[in-house]
Amino acid sequence: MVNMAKKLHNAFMTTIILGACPHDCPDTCSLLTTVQDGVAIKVQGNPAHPLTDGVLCTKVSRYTERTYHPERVLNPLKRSGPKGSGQFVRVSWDEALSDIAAQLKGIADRNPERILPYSYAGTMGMVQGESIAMRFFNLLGAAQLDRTICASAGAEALTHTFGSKLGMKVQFFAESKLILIWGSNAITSSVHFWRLAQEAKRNGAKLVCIDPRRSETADKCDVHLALKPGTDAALALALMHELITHDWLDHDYIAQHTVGFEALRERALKWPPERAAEVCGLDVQAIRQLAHDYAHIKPAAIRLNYGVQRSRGGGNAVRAVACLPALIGAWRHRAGGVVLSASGHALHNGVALQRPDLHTNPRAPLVNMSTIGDALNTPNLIEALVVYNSNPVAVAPESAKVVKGFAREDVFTVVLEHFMTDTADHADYVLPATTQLEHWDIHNSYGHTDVLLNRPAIAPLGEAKTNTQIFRELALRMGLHNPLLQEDDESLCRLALQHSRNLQSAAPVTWAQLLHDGFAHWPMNDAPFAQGGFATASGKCEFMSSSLQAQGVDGLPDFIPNYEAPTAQDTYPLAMISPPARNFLNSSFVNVKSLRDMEGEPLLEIHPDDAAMRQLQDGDMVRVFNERGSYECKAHVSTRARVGMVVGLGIWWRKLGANGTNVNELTSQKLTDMGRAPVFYDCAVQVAKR
Ligand SMILES: Nc1nc2c(c(=O)[nH]1)N[C@H]1C(S)=C(S)[C@@H](COP(=O)(O)OP(=O)(O)OC[C@H]3O[C@@H](n4cnc5c(=O)[nH]c(N)nc54)[C@H](O)[C@@H]3O)O[C@H]1N2
Ligand SMILES: Nc1nc2c(c(=O)[nH]1)N[C@H]1C(S)=C(S)[C@@H](COP(=O)(O)OP(=O)(O)OC[C@H]3O[C@@H](n4cnc5c(=O)[nH]c(N)nc54)[C@H](O)[C@@H]3O)O[C@H]1N2
Ligand code: SF4
Ligand SMILES: [Mo]
Repeated sequence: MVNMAKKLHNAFMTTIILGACPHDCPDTCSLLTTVQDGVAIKVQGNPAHPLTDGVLCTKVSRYTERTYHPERVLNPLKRSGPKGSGQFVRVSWDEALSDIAAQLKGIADRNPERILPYSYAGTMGMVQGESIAMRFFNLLGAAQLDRTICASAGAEALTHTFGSKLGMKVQFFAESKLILIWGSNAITSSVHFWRLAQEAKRNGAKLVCIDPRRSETADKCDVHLALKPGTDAALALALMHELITHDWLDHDYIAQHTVGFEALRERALKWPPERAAEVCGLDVQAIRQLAHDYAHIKPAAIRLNYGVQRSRGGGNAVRAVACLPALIGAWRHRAGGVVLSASGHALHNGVALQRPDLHTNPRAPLVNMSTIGDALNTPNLIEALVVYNSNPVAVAPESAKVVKGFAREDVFTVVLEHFMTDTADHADYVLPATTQLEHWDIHNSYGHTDVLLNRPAIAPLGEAKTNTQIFRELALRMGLHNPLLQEDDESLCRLALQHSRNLQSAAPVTWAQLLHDGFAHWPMNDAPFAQGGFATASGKCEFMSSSLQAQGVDGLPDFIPNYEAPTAQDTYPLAMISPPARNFLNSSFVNVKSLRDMEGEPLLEIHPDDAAMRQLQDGDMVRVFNERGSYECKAHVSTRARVGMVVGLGIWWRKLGANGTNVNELTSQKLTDMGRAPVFYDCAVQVAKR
């Protein structure tokens, strides 16, 4: 009887809550969380959301395992050992917040600009990301963070070319007949786009993968061009050369909707396929064939991705590829064109959430998150760090310097986290933050054009608080009594929907719609540039960029060789790239056992020829090193890596590495040509048996 009553009760108490995946992934899935008696028992994809189509990636299907993980940080912790030792004692919220407030206030009274917020896309939510947090640091007059670690080279390049971060709508890839997957392992990093590409393939489309690694995606495409890392601009220029010399051009589109064709023509004519083949390490015929296909198979679409912009010339590479569709008029069709980021479509009001106008301190420096290692080791620049939604000790380049900076006893560090990450280990205080199942948020996407609402499915676990609540309470304790710092999360969600470009007009998406469906479409044309309408100063696709010329730099796209483009004779003769692993999301999920078991352990893929030269067998432990440091892991001898190149799939937690490091021990703090971004895939190393 009791059991029966319990069953009935449970059945009665089972609810399904609409949410949004918070992760830094272009797919931004719509989630359905099943809750029974206050416990989330299942997270599934919403079948009503067209792109999600009822399916989630493996990682997020395991979301309850992450949320209820026995190692979740559920109470405030205070450091009890040396910095970085990971020794902490449990303290009350009251003790933690009063001490943090006192320490930060002490610095703020003298030099508020020496307090640095460090955050990225642990959650992509606009509310738990940069809302109260940004207002708080603005009112405090803190240093400003230049958020460059992922996409800023590509973002700037797109803006110089199209005037905005816009492109094809992802759903129309299903109708394309030729798809170039350029710099992306879509099966890993954008599985819902991959579903559309397969649909296109079933309808007869040809898929071409352009990637130095023979990725899981390359395996499944019709053609794979394994170019050397950082040589994409040379390939794109050679394609232009072929389009121009064979007159495979849409003269009408070029005349009406582009500027700088004559100059671009002259540049491209310097790039016959033979020259590009040499630079890229490709077969000439493969380049010719690609140009022929690109000109003749219509509609032709390019899924350009971030892999191309993580080397020195990444901005130029994105510009070169972004110019291709205009040359052949591919934009005329909704299934033609290119997309890197679609985030420019969103009409949300980010300014209202973040309030940059509140910043009180003209002395506040702009600190580049990608060179945090150098910044932390610069005297008198940073006295306090507040880290949320990010794990810089694992993800930022040149870890030795990052770790040294985080280990400084004279930098006061607070980390808001779910887990004891490599960064949390270096904190003075770790504060327990809620996960996506426990808070409200609003999400845009950089891969599709919908906006999603995330409703809390369960109460916060333990003593966890939302990021917003932590900053609200900290503000009060520091005597910051501005009511803008006390706005609640639901109000912030509604505020985000205000029309960003026309405050008087009705919101393009309503709150009621989001409460009911969990998602809504931002209005956007199906073929955004079919009739031109670019957001550049000229209103055209700028082959010759007026904004770059205004900066006094080359207005045309060009090939810029990598900082570290090694040859076999060099001390560090192998080029290393470190793209994402399938079952992790950057450094998130590394501690989820079922996912870690699927990934196995930190590996370095090395080509059989390069392995043989070093007497390496598959499974040997190796030392991967350069002048910045040394990383030890297992060798995986495989033709996934091309000759002269090794692949260290990321981003493992340092503390799980064989010698307590990860791939970023080897990457450099050099920056890209545009966007001040890191060059994770422009890195020379040597490999030896351990
Ligand atoms: N499962 C999973 N999904 C993720 C992530 C994750 O960590 N795991 N990370 C998320 C994040 S933050 C981002 S920014 C996106 C990134 O996603 P995408 O931008 O789609 O790129 P990736 O899939 O990371 O793949 C980069 C690919 O570029 C290749 N590559 C490296 N150098 C070059 C080059 O010079 N030229 C070319 N053409 N290719 C190159 C690599 O071999 C790799 O296959 O993925 C997101 N999705
Ligand atoms: N070598 C190499 N390095 C790379 C890359 C690469 O390809 N190769 N990729 C780069 C790229 S593209 C990116 S985007 C960066 C990513 O770097 P990060 O943005 O730092 O991403 P994650 O490593 O996922 O760390 C996010 C952290 O935020 C926490 N978090 C999640 N949600 C919340 C929340 O609601 N509140 C709080 N307080 N915390 C939360 C998670 O627990 C996690 O520890 O890494 C970069 N680093
Ligand atoms: S990580 Fe990407 S694919 Fe996985 S659930 Fe989130 S949005 Fe969807
Ligand atoms: Mo990223």
